[in-house]
This record gives sequence, structure tokens and C-alpha cells, in this order.
Amino acid sequence: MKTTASRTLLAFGLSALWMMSCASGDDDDAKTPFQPPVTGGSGGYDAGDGGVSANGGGDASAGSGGTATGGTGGSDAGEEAGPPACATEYKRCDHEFTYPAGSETSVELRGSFKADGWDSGVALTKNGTTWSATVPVPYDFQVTYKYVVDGTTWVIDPNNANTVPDGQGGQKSVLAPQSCAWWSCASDPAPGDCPESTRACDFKFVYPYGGESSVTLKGSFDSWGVGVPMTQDGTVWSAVVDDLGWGTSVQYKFVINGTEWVKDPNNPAEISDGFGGFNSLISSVTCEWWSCEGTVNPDAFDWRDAVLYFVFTDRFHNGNLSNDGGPTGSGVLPAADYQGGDFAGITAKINEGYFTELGVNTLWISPPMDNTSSAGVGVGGDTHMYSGYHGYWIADAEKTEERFGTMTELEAMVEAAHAKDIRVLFDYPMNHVHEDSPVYAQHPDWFFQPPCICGAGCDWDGAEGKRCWFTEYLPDFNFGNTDARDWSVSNALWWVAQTGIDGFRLDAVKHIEDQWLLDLRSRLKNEVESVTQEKFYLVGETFTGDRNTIGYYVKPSMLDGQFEFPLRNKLVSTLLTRAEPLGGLDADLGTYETFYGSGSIMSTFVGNHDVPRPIHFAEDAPISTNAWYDGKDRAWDNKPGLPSGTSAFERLANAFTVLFTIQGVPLIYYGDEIGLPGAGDPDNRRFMQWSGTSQGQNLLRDHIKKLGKIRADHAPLRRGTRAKVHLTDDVYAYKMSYGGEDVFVAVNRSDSPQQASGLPSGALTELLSGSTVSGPSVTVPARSSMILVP
Ligand SMILES: [Ca+2]
Ligand SMILES: [Ca+2]
Ligand SMILES: [Ca+2]
Repeated sequence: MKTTASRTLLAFGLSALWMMSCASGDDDDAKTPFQPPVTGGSGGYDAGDGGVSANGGGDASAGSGGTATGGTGGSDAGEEAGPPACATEYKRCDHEFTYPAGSETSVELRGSFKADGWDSGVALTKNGTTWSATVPVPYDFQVTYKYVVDGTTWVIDPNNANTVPDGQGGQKSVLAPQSCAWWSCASDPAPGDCPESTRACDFKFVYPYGGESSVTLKGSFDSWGVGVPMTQDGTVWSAVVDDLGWGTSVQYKFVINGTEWVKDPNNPAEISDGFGGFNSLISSVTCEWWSCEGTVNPDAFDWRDAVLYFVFTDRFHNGNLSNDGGPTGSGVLPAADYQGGDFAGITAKINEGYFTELGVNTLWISPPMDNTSSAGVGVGGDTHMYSGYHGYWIADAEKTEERFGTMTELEAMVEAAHAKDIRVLFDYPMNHVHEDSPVYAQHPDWFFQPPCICGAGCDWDGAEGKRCWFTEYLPDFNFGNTDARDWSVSNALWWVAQTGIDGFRLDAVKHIEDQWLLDLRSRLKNEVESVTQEKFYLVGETFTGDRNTIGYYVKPSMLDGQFEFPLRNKLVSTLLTRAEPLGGLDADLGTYETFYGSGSIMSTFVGNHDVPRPIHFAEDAPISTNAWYDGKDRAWDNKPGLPSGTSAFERLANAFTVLFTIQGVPLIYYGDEIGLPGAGDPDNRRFMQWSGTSQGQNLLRDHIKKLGKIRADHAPLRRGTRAKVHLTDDVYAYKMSYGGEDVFVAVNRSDSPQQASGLPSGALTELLSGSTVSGPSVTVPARSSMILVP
């Protein structure tokens, strides 16, 4: 019995209920009476009579200035002291909004001061030279607003210089968060301070009235079901869709008079509808007046605390000899064939406590789906024959790979991990399937035809990089086809429901259509996170040194993070090969830490299954001084051996010290904890060594165990901000600060002891050794690191 709580709930398809509102509308001056501006901040198109903000507000950044007059209200002398009691979200501070009187005959306030404040305003009263209205605004909550003059003209507050874009090419005024000593209590809550992942928006859709007898809104919000009948009022039809998850995407169309399907004439964003036409698209739902989920789980795992280990299933541990099978044949050599590792082997190591001892709390598992039994020739001119031992040649996407184990064994593995407080990510390759796959046989039209091979007819990058086939036996999904996309995303969700996993590592992200990611994220929010009350982590692989390309996918509507290839290369060139001074690492860390925006959780690493084992870059004579070296020339012949001595292991230990003491989820590629040797693919996938480790290997593994414990014990290393305290070509020291705690890290890459200064004066505890040293300057031994606390 493998029923986890999440699986049980998912089976019933429950979803959280959210309440609240965020309207959207129009900003055209003198065009349509009483259509509000969009509530969003930066959508960037004129939505005309309605429409939606593609990337709008909810931005809680506190403005400054404004017409703030502070709280009024308050008590007359002699009355009982104290405002009424209510929770913060219910508190309202009276605020006086004013507008200089001229020749106009009416002025009305519209804005986010209440749930429907953009639809239903408050009239200002003229008194001498000023229009004014005193309005209760939510306590400590940023409000945006505009005035409607003479019933038709939308203007900002002329006396408030604090404005933000209204999402339609104009501006709207900002009232900074207000507090007050005397408040009133409203009957409905204002948006609470909950994480974006738990927010939901009620979204208003509008369509311009043109004599239609009926208009129905249809869309992905109810899987293109019955839709929502729209209501005509004056010059517009409108309908509100409740509870759209923050950051999710929505596709929609309007059905006119029951028969004619049309796009939103005021929203230029569109996407193929799979029938030769296009749907209108909101790529990321946000709003100013959101709701928080009924129950925000205070114990939800914070993914900044994750330590990730990539288990390459076939090469890790053989826990079940009965599923090994024979050689694939067709000329596949052992290095490129199945070697017996399986789910049962991973489960055994989980239960032994192997991961726990390393401080690992999250596993990335090779694709567990059934792969082809056929052999295939290598990609890009590689004439060697390969099997599907790696998991990326999916045949039947609804079964487990028989050489890895049964679904029951896979479920047992996830359950064993959870019992040890270890989360599990499956590697999910969505770009392609193997030509043996039933889905390809049944739906050849779901794939790009005719085949255009990446690097041989089609470019690997750009638009062609999305449609090209990696090789002739790997049909590439056309996710512009709605049926194909739905099938694939549903398959990913099916694995979640089946096994109760906690996240995906998504393969080859830049080779698929964005909408696949948008759909996956939307459905995870609506169908999984709403039930589990946990963040489902999505980390992508985009193999490039270009942070712009990597960062494009890191946003609430797509990925939580990606693997940080640029920083990996910098760690290699500064700490392992020593080709570049440590100043390069300091500079690159500064870029990395600020590049992806708050809320992103990247994964940092020095090794994975696509690059040579890092131990060889760390040797006295590095395998290459080029961090991009792929090691393919030594993958089959002249393969590198285990380095002797300890120096290479000490250098790699230094790289792990940095990985475990900076922001991001540190990744250990199986075997790197013992400096497992290997050049390029497939030599970087040798079977895990479980015994007979050398002094250097033991040194490295023991070091990582300590790092895992130290990182777990000290929040600044997981969540802190970094400040350089000492830097030379060979020595680098920095401070990590969080929650009032400082932790200092000093790394010496040179082959002689070096001083690191800039540390606190007095006694410092060195956490790796447990010894006590004295600041502000300490001696760091050759090729070693220190983690210091006052
Ligand atoms: Ca086996
Ligand atoms: Ca198979
Ligand atoms: Ca593709």
C-alpha cells in the first residue's frame, strides 16, 4: 500500500477554494464611461474595453510620497481609548482623497482600495476649490487609483507624483501603505501577506458590445467546458472567473451568439488553438486584490533549504538482480548499456541512511519511464551504439522502465525517501519520445514532420531548435498542437499523482514551446499544490552559458529555477583548474545572486552527466583548462583514472565548500562525493564505487558530510546575503548574513598556507574541524577551506 496523503487527495481532484476579486478593464480616456483601468502594473497593451493585464500588478512594493495624510478618524477626547479589535487584513484607515476643482461637474475615485474598487467607485464632494472623499483603505496595503472626471475621463491624481504603469500605456497613482492609530474593521479581508504561490485572483474578462444577443467566455480555466455566460452592461459584456492561481496562464475565446468563436479583440497575446486558429492568452495571471489560500501550510518545505543529489538510476546501486536483463546487443558496449542499477537499489541506500549522512534531502532520479529496448547510434556524428540506460529515450510513458523496476518498487522508493524527510524529483524529458513509442505510432501528427535533425538541416538554437529532432529516432513533439500538449502535460501530472513526488527536473527546456511549461505550472498549482499545500519544485536544464537564456524561463508562471551552468564554469576555472584568479568567482557570484530575481531558487553544481567528472579539472595537471571541455575525445579510449594522492580531492572539496555556503540548491552528481573518475559521456556515468575508496576519496566524502550538517545548522548559508571580506588571486573569504547571524567562509586554493583577513576579531569557531582560531586574520592551510562563526 503506497497511498500518500497527496495521492489520496489528488485522486478526488480536490482544489482549494479562494475568494476575492481583482477586476480589470479599460483606461481609454473619454471612450467608454466607467470602465476601470487594469489593476495590473505592467501588462503593456491597450486593453480597450476591458481585456486583461498580461503581466500585471499585485506588486506590493511600497511607493513613497503620494497624498498620504495618515490615518484620521480617532477618538474625541474623553471617549474610551482604543480602536476596535480585528485582524490586520480587516483593518481600514480613513484616508482623504482630493482633486483640485475646476470646471468639471463630477469626480469619482476608482482603485484597489476595495475588492471591486475599479468597477464601483466613490464620488468626491466639491467644497470650494477642492473635491474630496474620505475613504477607508486597507491597513498597510499599497493602493493604486485614478479619478474619473465627468464620468468619462480617467486621470491620475495631479497632486501625487508617485505613479506606476497602468498596464495600458498610461500611469495610475499610488498610495503608499497606510497605517493608523485608529482604524475601523471591514467585513471582508484585504489581500494578506501570503506567498505568491498561494495567491489566487478573480479575473474579469470583457468583450465590446456590438449588438450580440449572447456572449459566452470559454477557456482553459474550466478545460474548455461550459464556460461563463457574459453579462451585457452598456457598451461591454463582462464575466469574472474566480480563483485563478497567481502566475498561471489562461487561454480563452468568446463564443458569439452561441456559434462564432472569436479571440479577444483587445488582447494581442495569442497562441495556436490546435485547429489552425489562435486562442487569446494571458501568460501570467496576477492581480492587485488577491486572496490567500484558506490554509497556508506553515510547515511547508522551503526549497532554499534543499540539498540535491542526482541518482543516475542505472549506474547507482543494483538492488534487484532479477530485473537486470541481458545485453542490448546491436554493438552496444557495456559503457553504453544497462548495468543493473534500479529503484530497489536507491531504496536500499535511502534506508541505509547514505543520503541522510551526506546532508542530502532531495533526490533527482533519472527518468523512470519505460525506455526503448532498441539500440541507437550516437548523436552528432558519434558512431557508437547506445541503449536507453539513461532514460531519455521514452517508449511507453505510462509504464516504468522494466530494468529499473515496477511501479510498486518506484512508489516504495518515494515512500522510503519521504519517511527519511527526503523529497524526490523525477527527471521528465518532454521534448521528444523514442520512435518505438506508442504515442508516436498513434499520433504521428503530434510531432514535427518531416523530421529536421538538429545540427543537420535545422539549427540547435532559436526557433529551429524547438522543432528539430535530436536525432532521427527521437520524434520531436509539436506542442503547438493542443492535443499533443495536453497529453504530455497530463502524463507529467499522472506521474505526480501516481507516486507523490515533490518536483520535476525538466530536460532540455529551451527545445520546447513555452506553452508546455505554462500549462504544467498552471495545472500543478490548481491540481497539486492546492491539495498538498506544498510548493512543487520545477528546476530546468538549459545547457548554455547565457544567463539571459536561462533566466527567461525562471518566473512564477514557468520554472522555480534552473541549473546554473555559468557559475559551474566559473567554479571550475577558479577553484579547480586555477586558470583564472578568484576575483572571477567573486564577480560571477555577484551576478548570479542578483540575476534571477527574488523568489527564484536556482541549482548550483560542479558536475553532472553531460560534462567530464570535476575531479579531473582539479588534478595537479588538469584534464583541460577550458571549463567547456566536453571530454568526448577520452570517453571511450585513453579514459582518465582515479587521481592519486589527495590534492585533486582537496580542490574539489573547496568547490563543494562554496556550493554549500551560497544561495541556491547545491547539487551532488552521484559519485562526485568520492571524486569518481570519468571523461565525457558515457565515461562520466561509470557505476558507483561502494567500497575500496582511497584516502583522497574518503577525505572528500567526509568533507561533504560536514558541509551538509553545517549548511543545515546555519540558515545564513542557505538563505543569506553574501559580502566579500577578503580577496586575492588565491584566497577568497566572504560573509553570509541572515536573521542577525553571520557565518564567514574562507577558501585557499593555493598549494601553501595563506592568510585570510577581514574576519571578526577574537575567538572564532571553525565548524569543519571544530577548532578555535583567532580573528581578524586566520591561516588557511593549503587547498582547504574554513567556515567560521564568532
Ligand atoms: Ca537490477
Ligand atoms: Ca524498456
Ligand atoms: Ca522540441
